[in-house]
Amino acid sequence: MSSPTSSRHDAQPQSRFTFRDLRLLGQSSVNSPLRVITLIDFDCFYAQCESVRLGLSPDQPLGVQQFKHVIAMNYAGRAAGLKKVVNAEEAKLKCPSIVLQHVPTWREGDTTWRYRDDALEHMDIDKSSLDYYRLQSKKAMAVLKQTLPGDRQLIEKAGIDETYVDLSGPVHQELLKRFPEFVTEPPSLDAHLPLPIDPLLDWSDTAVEEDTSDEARQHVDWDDIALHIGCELVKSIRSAVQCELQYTCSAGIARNKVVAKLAAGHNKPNRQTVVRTCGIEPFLQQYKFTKIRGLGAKLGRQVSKAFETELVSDLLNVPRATLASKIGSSSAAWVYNVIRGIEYSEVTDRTQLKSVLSAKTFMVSLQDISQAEKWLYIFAADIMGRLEDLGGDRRPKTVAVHLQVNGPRAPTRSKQGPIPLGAKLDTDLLLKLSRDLLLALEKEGATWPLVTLSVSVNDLVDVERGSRAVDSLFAAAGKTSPLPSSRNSNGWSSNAKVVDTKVVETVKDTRANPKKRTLFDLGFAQQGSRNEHMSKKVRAIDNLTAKDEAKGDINGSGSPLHEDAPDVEDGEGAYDCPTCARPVPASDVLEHLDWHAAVELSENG
Ligand code: TTP
Ligand code: CA
Ligand code: CA
Repeated sequence: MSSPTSSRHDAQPQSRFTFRDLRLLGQSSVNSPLRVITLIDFDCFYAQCESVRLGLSPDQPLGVQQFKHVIAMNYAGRAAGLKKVVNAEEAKLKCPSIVLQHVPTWREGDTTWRYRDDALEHMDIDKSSLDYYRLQSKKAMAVLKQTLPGDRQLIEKAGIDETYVDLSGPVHQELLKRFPEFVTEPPSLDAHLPLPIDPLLDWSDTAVEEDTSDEARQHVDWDDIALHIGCELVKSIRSAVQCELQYTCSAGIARNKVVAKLAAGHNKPNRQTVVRTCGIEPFLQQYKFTKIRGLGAKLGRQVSKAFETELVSDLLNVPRATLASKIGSSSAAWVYNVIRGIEYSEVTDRTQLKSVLSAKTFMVSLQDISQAEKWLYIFAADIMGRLEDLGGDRRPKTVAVHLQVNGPRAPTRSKQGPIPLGAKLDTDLLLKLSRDLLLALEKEGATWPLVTLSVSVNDLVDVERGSRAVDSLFAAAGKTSPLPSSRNSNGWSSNAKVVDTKVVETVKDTRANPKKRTLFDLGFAQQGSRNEHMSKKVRAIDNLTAKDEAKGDINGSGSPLHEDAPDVEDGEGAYDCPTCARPVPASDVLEHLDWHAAVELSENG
């Protein structure tokens, strides 16, 4: 950009924007029409992590395997005709030169997660660990924070490999630097800004989505200048990440989160896309509305059923009142606006996570407490790692153990107890508390053999607001203790009083609680006739962690990240299942594939 503004505030022609809009930009207000938001998303994230770790060229096809499935495919693999999520055997068949790297796993009886060559043969005793990818994600976040100017950074981690940044503050600062006349007191906040004169915007690093009519193209206003500065900032962040960590990412830059998210995926890999305000409507019209963040799940299905279409362009013709008559007025107001690119959700720098769950469904049932406590240890270490990822500023108030004895369709028995406020929260404490809860459950009902076991920590609160005790800060998750099996039982029984009178017990029937879907529910719901095959013998692999992180809920609570969008879920589209060729939503891919694995195991005895 080269040129100054017109010399006087009252010079003609005027901008569409006022000094108030500019001030609101400086305050990162959602109401500023000059807002600049970006979503930065890593390209084929786990696959890149592995390529870089193994020192391979990005041109070498590589897939990241989780048991029988490839859950991340690099772009060389995709160029060879492979999808992002495929069956591992199929990947090898179609692309014999592909490197398939298995994710690291926790293994029953082992103290840490590791890369193992024999994970596939140990589906029954391994649980995938995403710690390495979380670590890479953390490193990238540190680079982002170093690169982003300004002391008031508004950053929201929206998934293991994607982050929203509200660039409004840094863009405002830069605007004032480049156009110092704005620093002077305006005649009135309602006065219109002078129009930038002949600003030659060089977008060459960025793909531009705009209204292609000449009039719109030539009419450059301050929103374009702001977005352009935003693009420069995003470019510098992406370059720093690539330079320091060798990872490429794509990004979307736009006026709000919804459009930024779609734009980030618009020109993958390694490319950023800006949607000029004049380009929002034509940009959105290319998409099905079910791709819009918040319209991917229930609400989207409701709308598409009501109007028998999935196209934004069709829905634009529906009057607001008609929309309201079908889906209620508050949802209608949100939908009506969002398909026009009007959306106001904030970039929140704090996760609203309420709980963290670590779970495993066993192919061979657990027989007793000594076997189970090896898993309780793994769950405790896994949960601590994930709590630490939150920056140590969220602390759970309670811990619960959940178990299912008679298969994944049977009722769940749970027991919950408090995490003592003054106690240092670490792997040992979580292990001790969950072991005591399991012992209490054991006393109260048939517990062995056990098919599924999970531990959740719940009621996460901000450490600052609530219960910070001097010594209650988190212990480093990496500093884990030896396995419980190496201790004698006395070490644990002395702490049995932790399960005190506040213990809450629940018995949940998963059939009566459709929201709490288990790994199996999806498969059964879709293929109920094969139900009987799954009865006693079937034990399936379970990895809630991978799926929950992938869908953008970084810690697996299943709680929505934003209250403003009614139905937030991963905005990316459905995959065709490599086994049955059905379309499966991104967030359900792992369960669906695992369901096939479980069926296969049961049928092969
Ligand atoms: P995505 O961002 O959806 O995909 P990606 O980064 O692999 O590829 P793209 O270049 O298209 O962005 O997911 C991020 C990571 O989450 C992915 O690398 C692996 C993991 N993941 C799963 O574990 N299961 C899934 O079903 C999906 C979609 C992703
Ligand atoms: Ca990605
Ligand atoms: Ca992503």
